[in-house]
Amino acid sequence: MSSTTNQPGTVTIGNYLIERLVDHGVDHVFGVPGDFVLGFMQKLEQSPLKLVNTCDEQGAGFAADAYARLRGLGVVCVTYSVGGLKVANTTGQAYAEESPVVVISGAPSLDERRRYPLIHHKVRSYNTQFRVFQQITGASTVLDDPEIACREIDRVLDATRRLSRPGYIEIPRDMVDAKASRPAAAIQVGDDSNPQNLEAALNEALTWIGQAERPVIVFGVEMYRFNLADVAMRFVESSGIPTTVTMLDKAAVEERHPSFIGVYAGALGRKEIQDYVEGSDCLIMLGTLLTDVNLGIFTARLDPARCIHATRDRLAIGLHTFERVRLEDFIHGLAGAALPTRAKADHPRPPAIPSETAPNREPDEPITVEHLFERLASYLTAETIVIADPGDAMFGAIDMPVQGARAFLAPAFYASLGFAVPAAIGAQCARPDSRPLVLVGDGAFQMTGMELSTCARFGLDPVVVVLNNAGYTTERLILDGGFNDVLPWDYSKLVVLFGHGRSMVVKTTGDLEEALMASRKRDGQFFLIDVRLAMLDVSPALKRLGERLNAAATVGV
Ligand SMILES: Cc1ncc(C[n+]2csc(CCOP(=O)(O)OP(=O)(O)O)c2C)c(N)n1
Ligand SMILES: [Mg+2]
Repeated sequence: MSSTTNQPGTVTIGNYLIERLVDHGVDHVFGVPGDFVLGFMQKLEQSPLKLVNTCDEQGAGFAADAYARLRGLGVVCVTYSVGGLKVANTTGQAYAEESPVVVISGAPSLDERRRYPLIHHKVRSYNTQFRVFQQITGASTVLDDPEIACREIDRVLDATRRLSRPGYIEIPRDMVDAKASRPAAAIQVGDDSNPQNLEAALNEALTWIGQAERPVIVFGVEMYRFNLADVAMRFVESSGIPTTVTMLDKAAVEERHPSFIGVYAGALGRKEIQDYVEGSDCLIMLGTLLTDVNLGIFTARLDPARCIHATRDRLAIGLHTFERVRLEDFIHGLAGAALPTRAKADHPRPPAIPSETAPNREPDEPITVEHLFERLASYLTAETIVIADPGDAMFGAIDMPVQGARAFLAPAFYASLGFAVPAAIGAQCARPDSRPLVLVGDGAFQMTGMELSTCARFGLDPVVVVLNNAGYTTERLILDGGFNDVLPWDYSKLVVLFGHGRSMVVKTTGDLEEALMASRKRDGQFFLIDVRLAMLDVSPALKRLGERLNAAATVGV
């Protein structure tokens, strides 16, 4: 199928949608079939796009989300309601964390809708699913009119990329082969900055930054979401200002960069970083989302009067805001400015990567969370993308230095359990030269771990570390009860079930060495490591948070 979008004439709606996905650089679509989407799925299978069908729609949704975070657009394709409503959660996460995922859903034909009041999968009205998705996407459409269907496809795809938020395209099944006219030219939308406001904002910001004694840049997730990472890096480099990231932005900046000070996460992060960032007289937050997790469950002490906070929705400099200043214009302005050279600041550095050949524990010592993360730090290579599930898998990874920009993915704001295993599918499809390292709690694994079966089918080879601590430890710390227990699965036996993959059980530091060594060999199969941890053993990050919260409670904060 050729990509001839702007030529006049007619095209089927299904083919036009596929052409436009290809034009947007998409190579993979994740999904599960159903009768309302079979016709479109057949077209997908016959197209240049590779269809990766997962065990469950939620798996497809998370895979598409990871793909979108790495490639700038991800696609999940499902059937009506039974599939669509299952990806409401993954789409909610993509909305909250600004990930451009397009949901394509099949639906009953227009004729069926007119003739029959009750067709399988219908919930309340034939529009119920569309109305749900209107709430959790940046743009949505039902392709029920061939006259405007192609324009609608363009509108939703463009908005998905421009807003970096999910989009929703519903195709009634009789519309897949309906003929539609191609739009003459792509529509352009978007506001410009007000030039005077932009100039005033830049003048004020640059004067302040120039005079500040201890400025710090917080390099936020929106730099990647809006394709501004290179420009923002120019600002980091030309200014020489020490730079941090939050949990959601981890690896937005290459962690070995000389200006990088480590991850800031309030009291969840290292104390020296918290002190340095909170002691700054000019905190330059570029596209950072101020969420509870990013702020160390609100243990952060950031004074807005000492912050420049630029996001796609708002620009605040100190205590006032500027209207109509686009994020991209502001970042370009900062990157293009000539700033006075400043003396090299004495700032914190991320923990050094320990040498792989220098084990510092006895081989028969029981494995702990702290040792696991310390050891994994030296296991990572330039090809690793670390994918962490919410829970201690994610908190433990805060300080683990990763190699390369964008070598870390975690839903650190919306925090839906079950992200990491399916995200590995999306990540390895998005970057075939990478090898995902999945860090996942046993509770989360029991939600979507079956997607390892999809890895097996498609020859993907993530290394999956299951932090097996007999249930929902993160929740136990807040309030314990039988509801935090899970059945102790023998995770390593999954390879027998699948007839594919390799696995090992790790109880000691010596076992960990063996497992990591064995996992280095790549043979096109996933490698699962079942790490048996004590139920209440937690990462240094969670310990720090607990101590700080306890201390705060005793002084009545
Ligand atoms: C889909 C979903 N359901 C429930 C929760 C609430 N929750 C947050 S952490 C957690 C426990 C996670 O357990 P596990 O994956 O084993 O990690 P651990 O806390 O043991 O490190 C739960 C249930 C959630 N974040 N997402
Ligand atoms: Mg657990």
